[in-house]
Amino acid sequence: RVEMDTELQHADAYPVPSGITMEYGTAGFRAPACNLPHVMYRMGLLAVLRARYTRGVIGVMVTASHNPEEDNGVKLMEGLGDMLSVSWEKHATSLASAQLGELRTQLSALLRDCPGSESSSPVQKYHVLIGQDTRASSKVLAQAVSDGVTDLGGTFKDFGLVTTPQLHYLVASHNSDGLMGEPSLDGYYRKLSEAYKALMAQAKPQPKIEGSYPLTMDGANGVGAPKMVELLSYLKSSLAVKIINNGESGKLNHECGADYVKIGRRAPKGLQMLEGRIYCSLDGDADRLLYYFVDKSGTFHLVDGDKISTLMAIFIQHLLKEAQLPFQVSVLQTAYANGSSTRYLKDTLQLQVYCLPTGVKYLHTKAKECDIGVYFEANGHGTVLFGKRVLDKVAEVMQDSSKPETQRAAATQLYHTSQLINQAVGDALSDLLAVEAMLSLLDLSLPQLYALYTDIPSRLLKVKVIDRQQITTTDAERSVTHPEGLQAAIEERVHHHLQARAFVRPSGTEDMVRVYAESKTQESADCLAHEVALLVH
Ligand code: 16G
Ligand code: ZN
Repeated sequence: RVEMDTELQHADAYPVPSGITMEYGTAGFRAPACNLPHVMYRMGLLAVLRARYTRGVIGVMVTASHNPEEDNGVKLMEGLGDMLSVSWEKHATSLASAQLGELRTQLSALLRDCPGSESSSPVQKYHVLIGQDTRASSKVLAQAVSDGVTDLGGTFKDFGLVTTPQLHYLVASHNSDGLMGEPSLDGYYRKLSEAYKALMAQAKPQPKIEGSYPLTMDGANGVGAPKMVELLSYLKSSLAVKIINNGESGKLNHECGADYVKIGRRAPKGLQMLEGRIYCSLDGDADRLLYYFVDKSGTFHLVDGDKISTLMAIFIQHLLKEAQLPFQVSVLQTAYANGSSTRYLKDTLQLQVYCLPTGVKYLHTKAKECDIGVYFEANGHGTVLFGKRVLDKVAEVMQDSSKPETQRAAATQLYHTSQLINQAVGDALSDLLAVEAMLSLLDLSLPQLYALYTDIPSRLLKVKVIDRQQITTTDAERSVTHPEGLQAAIEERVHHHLQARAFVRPSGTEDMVRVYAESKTQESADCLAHEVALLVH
């Protein structure tokens, strides 16, 4: 029987500050960095326990993504790079604020319940992979995680600076005996760059712009910038990207990055946009990607996650047809997806579209059930998952010399696409390569992609309330179930606007309620959002 006989040597160094409780939310814990050392230590402990249950390595990423530099956070990953199992979020939450005595009790209970813990077989080593973003606080917090790991007898490897998706990849490749690729950063870069080069072998060369680059990438002053530089060194001359906000002087996520661009629908500060060039922004841990450009009149246009998923769906649908493979492409969206995108995907492209609650874990889980599941949140987080059935069939067609060349070539392109797109999680670097390759291969420009459908004007607001948990929703967050009467009141307001819809949902990352409205004109969308916000107040 395994008992809690370990000393928890470092526990005294990580007391729970009074008055602080935290919940393992949509993307783990997030808070001002100074409130996090005890949480990080406890997540190190939890990671070892989870490794006992899953019998694989666990990843612990220290990051607060697009939040301000002063914040930090942590998320766990397991298995084939999936996020921590939802059934373990409650353990994470209760351990996070457990004082020493309580901590021992909780750890003992989890150890006792672990399958196989009765056996007297020698204790395996449990291994944890740790990564961190560029925040000043990340190093010390990663140290706290490793203290937790060693206190429970686990081993760890600290990869230092990595993007969140890179850590997902490392976990996935470790746990799949290298099937997903070599479990190293070199393996990650090789996999992506080889797939990209193979895809681009059939594309027109990138147009040369004298003395400049066609693509400029805003690194949000985060980890994505140096990692893109590394990736480019593997790509050699097959892709040229100018990187701005590379962290050398600016502050993380400050007036730059995907969240700033998305919310303000404007360029990062200091960027002079030119017509004919294209631009993209990552967020602070490089798991979100958005594109944008200006037209002749200098008007800013955003190619958001909805449009990126449209591009990917078109590309894959096209290849499936060429390869004569009868698989279904499904597109998974959240309630924030612009109504125009949903209509375009369903009516024009004739694709299966699902709406799911906000949060990658819901989208990712659903995508795994599909032949091919394309998911992107409007904010730019997303990926494409290829089912095993599809990949087996793709491999068969690729190798079947009795098939026509075009059919085999299309299957080969599908294969490279599945290698290029991170199968563990939305990955800005991998998505960037995929967007570049798909636009080239479809011979589509970014403005042309943008023009496939016109977004319905929308407005997103946040409202501070006393207790956001008072609001509960159903139907993928599109309808309020509590407080009573609120849904009817929202519908009544929606009725006064043309082609409108609106919903409210409690944020999973901030103490706020979010309000979203769409309507025929911007004025009407703004007005509806304000009216609904007043109902929530
Ligand atoms: C987290 C989620 C993101 C979601 C956002 C919503 C992950 C990895 N990230 O950042 O998918 O869009 O939360 O935040 O799941 P909200 O609940 O505050 O609106
Ligand atoms: Zn992020």
